[in-house]
Amino acid sequence: MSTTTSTSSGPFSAESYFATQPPPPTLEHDIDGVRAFLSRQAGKGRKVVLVTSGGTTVPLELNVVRFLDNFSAGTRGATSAEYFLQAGYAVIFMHRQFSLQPFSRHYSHSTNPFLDFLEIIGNDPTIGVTPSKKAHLLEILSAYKSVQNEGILHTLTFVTVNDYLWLLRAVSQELSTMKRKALYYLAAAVSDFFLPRRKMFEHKIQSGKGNLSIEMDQVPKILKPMVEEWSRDGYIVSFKLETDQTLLIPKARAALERYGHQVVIGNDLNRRKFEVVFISRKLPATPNAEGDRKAAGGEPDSGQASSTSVATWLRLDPQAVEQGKEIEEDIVAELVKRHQRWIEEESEI
Ligand code: PAZ
Repeated sequence: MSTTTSTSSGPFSAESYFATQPPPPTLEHDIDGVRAFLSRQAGKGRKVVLVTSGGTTVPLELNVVRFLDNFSAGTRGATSAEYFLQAGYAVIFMHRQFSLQPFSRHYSHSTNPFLDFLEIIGNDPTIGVTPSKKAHLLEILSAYKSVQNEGILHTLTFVTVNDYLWLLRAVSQELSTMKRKALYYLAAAVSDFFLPRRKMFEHKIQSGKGNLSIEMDQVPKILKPMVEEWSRDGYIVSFKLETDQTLLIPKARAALERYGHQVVIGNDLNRRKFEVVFISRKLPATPNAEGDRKAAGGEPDSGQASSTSVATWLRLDPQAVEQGKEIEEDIVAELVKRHQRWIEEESEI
């Protein structure tokens, strides 16, 4: 069994992708919601961040039984969303269905089941919270309720890479109306390969006919149109995941040079909870620019031979991680500073 036909027209561009792959049925409804959310935030003068989170799937069949998945629990995105909310941003949280979400992530069913926080009290039983867990629960619940009351968190879901691409384009286009007040934080783990609709099996792939070989097409490089067309004034931060440490800086730097956005955050799969590297453009060699670089803790990207980029490492002490410190707090704090400078630069132009 094989689907080894390749596209006669060559690799998909973003344009040919959207011309041939169908939008998810909920797209219009989702975008109406985003539009209403943004108009409320614009009225209050808030900065808005789009956080993408979780992994995308690539279904092999139209009636899906089997699919490929990209690794991501959604921790980075859900945790960062909380810190952006704390920093006063309104957040559009676009995440893989059933991956971690802000606030409820603290009570994930696998690591911290919420039933363990509850107690049955009395003969005419009622429910109470385990005393030792009360303070933490109260803190999380208060933050959650206050975000709900202020209406500053809007949630969207995707499952497949196709859902993700259509949603990302539409949300980015809407968010571009916020100009420099928009921040894009692309932490989702997005498949590099997919099966175009015309190559997908209709029904469950049957075994018994030998090996299965499937040739997938490359997902178009979506950051390019995002930077050049959809979100031209926004501050765009992408993530680069590697498992080979030696590739981290070169690959992150190549992405920055290729797409020309503001920051690539590189992270190694096994070190991502306590170490990330920010790659950003080197500022022109003026005394002020040098001051800015030092203020941001940046070091020239030496050794990795770049005359155009700066690598800034953020590291946490393992002890601090054990005590509950989250690296996303520092990532977000650094980005909030950089985004603010970006907004202020505009008024100097
Ligand atoms: O969701 P998580 O905390 O388990 O993992 C986060 C991450 C490693 C997926 C993210 O930090 C990241 O690198 N996203 C981009 C992945 C990519 O290169 O496509």
